[in-house]
Amino acid sequence: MGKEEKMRKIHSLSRIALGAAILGAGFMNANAADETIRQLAKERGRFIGTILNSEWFNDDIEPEFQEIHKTQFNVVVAENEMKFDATEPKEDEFNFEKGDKMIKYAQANGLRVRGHALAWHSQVANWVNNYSGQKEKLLAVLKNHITKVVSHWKGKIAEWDVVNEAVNDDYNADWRSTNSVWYEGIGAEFLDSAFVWAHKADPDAELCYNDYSLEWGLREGSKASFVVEQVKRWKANGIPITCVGTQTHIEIAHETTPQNVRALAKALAELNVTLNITELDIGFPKGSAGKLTEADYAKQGHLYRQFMDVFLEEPNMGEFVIWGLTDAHSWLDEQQGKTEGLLYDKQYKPKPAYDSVMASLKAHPASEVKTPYSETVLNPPKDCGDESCGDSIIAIKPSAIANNISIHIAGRTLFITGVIAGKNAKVDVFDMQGRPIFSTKCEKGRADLSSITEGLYVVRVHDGSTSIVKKISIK
Ligand code: 9MR
Repeated sequence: MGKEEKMRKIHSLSRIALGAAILGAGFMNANAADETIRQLAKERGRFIGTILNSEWFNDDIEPEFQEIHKTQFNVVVAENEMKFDATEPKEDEFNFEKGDKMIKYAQANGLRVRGHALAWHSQVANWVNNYSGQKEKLLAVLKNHITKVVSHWKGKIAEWDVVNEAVNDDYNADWRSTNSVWYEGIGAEFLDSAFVWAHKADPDAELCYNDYSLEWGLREGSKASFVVEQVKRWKANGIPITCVGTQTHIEIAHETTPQNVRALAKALAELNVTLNITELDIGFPKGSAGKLTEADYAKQGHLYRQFMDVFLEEPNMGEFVIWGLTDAHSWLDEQQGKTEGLLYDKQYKPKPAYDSVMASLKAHPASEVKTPYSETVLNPPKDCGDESCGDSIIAIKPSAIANNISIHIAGRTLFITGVIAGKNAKVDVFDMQGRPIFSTKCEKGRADLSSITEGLYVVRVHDGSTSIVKKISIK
């Protein structure tokens, strides 16, 4: 099938499915219009997202992809476009074009950006191998790369995978000592230096060590135990690591992995380090394609739900990133003996896994979920460049009384009276620059604003047809 024909076919299938996706996903009743993963994640001070597949960067993806992506998620990662070979294809000649495209998209849609990945043995540009074994030169190359890439996106990339997959796959985990131009030429100090250089280039960015198979638990000799030991050493030596990423590419049979991730989060909490799920997919064996039953999809949903439960319950977890959005575009089919590991099927229809993620979010009310992030991280000032910031910044034109509706605040409770009060209206709180800070529902004429810090705000209460905007002071 030619590319155009393939696109046409997917479009016609997915046009119907997109409606179902959005309707099925959030519009359970008229007032649930905002019940996207994105909205529930934001209310909980967490970031949930997926990669932008390489096809997105090449304008070779169905329009449904971006529509769902920006509606449903609030963090984004480039599948390949911020890696070494993409950003420095020739020595000291940088190419930021595709990465910039994603940053623009993220800023226009209020998405947090994870940067992936600075020091990794894979997807290194070929020219680096000319310096194999030359320690001083390789240190200079890596320093230059990290400094220029992180500086280019300073303040725009919230978090970097500074070192990726540096641990080997042996039973007794240790550093990956073969097939790594960095380790073989420099030794383990490349890791420490990478964090120091990244921190110097952007002191506000979160800096992660990221790896796979960490979800196999904290047994003696396991990768997870080895990484925890290294984090201890890094913290003791003042190396500026702030987070660990567990990639978590698993299979449907890996039932114990969510609880292993919980144990890892707890071990890292003791070291004051955040744990993020950075590349989750839960694949079925490829041979099962076309034979999967409702029970199989339910089982996949159950595993997604367990991961989301762990994520929301552990206070030092901040990001939950799935390595793909739709089964139509996934490295599992292309490079692994696996299939159908994501939240949306090949026609962009949400799978039971999507419902499970939503169910977990709803079962963990915002008041009970802690965030590891500060208010400025959760609601960064908008820098939209030439792009429109969408409609999220409101013009502050208070309308104290409208249609016999009034609102007033007492302590941290907002009281709403009048026609809107009984309607489960939506309550949005903005800062004085009009940036959204918080959203909730008005229930029985009141809304709880206890999670908002002291200050002056603008509150908007609306039910779709009627709205009222007023300045409030939270003390
Ligand atoms: O999804 C990425 C795929 O398109 C690339 O061909 C592959 C090359 O290494 O990398 C994939 O992404 C990997 C990520 O960068 C690091 N963890 C494992 C991911 C899946 O292989």
